[in-house]
Amino acid sequence: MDGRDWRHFLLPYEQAVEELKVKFKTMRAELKVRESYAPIEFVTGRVKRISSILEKAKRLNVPMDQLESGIEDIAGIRIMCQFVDDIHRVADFIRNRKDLSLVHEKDYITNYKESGYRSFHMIVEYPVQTALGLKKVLAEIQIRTLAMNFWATIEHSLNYKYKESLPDEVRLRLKKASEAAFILDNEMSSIRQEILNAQRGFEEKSNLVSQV
Ligand code: 0O2
Repeated sequence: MDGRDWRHFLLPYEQAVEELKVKFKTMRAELKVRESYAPIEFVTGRVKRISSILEKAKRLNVPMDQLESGIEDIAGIRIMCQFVDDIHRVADFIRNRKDLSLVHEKDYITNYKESGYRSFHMIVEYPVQTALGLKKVLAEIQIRTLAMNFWATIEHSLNYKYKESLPDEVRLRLKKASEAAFILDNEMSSIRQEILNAQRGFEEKSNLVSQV
């Protein structure tokens, strides 16, 4: 594929990412009004880089004419939550949506990866309305806590920098750091109600101040 072909190929994925970001940000705003607490802290999204698509296609033996079905994370959405329980609530909201359909889930929280990576992945099929008609694309929604995201962001940049040559010692320390993030998440979950009450009180006070 030349540059122009890639631009055409990626268009529906760009549209899917933009639309899904808006939808999950709207879900956050709606839940904040309805329940005064949103299980979603923030949302990001990206379209996979061409070099990264090619690398993954090579690693998984996906032929170039089967990228659409063979690479599931060309469109990627990331939803960050404060607590592990929130991840399951958000996953339930996604399962019940009528504007996308669930293809499969990967629970890297229960079955965390060798690297120490934890996150809940949902592969969905999302229909985008293009100028040429309806096109269904696959998107990967990653749901994680802030602590899981902190760890994954740093580990990803280190791996990107070192590729396969990440020193064993660093790899081991990263794995230990992921255990520390796991313990932090458990600890935060156990004082969840205390934290939520404090945040509500803080927000009510800020609202009163802004009304003066
Ligand atoms: P990019 O383009 O850099 O954003 P995999 O073999 O890991 O590619 P797998 O195991 O089926 O494939 O995982 P999946 O569900 O396709 O998700 C891949 C994405 O999950 C990665 O995208 C990361 O965002 C995240 N991920 C998976 N494993 C790890 C890990 O060990 N550390 C970190 N930091 N993130 C991970 P890419 O490939 O980085 O894509």
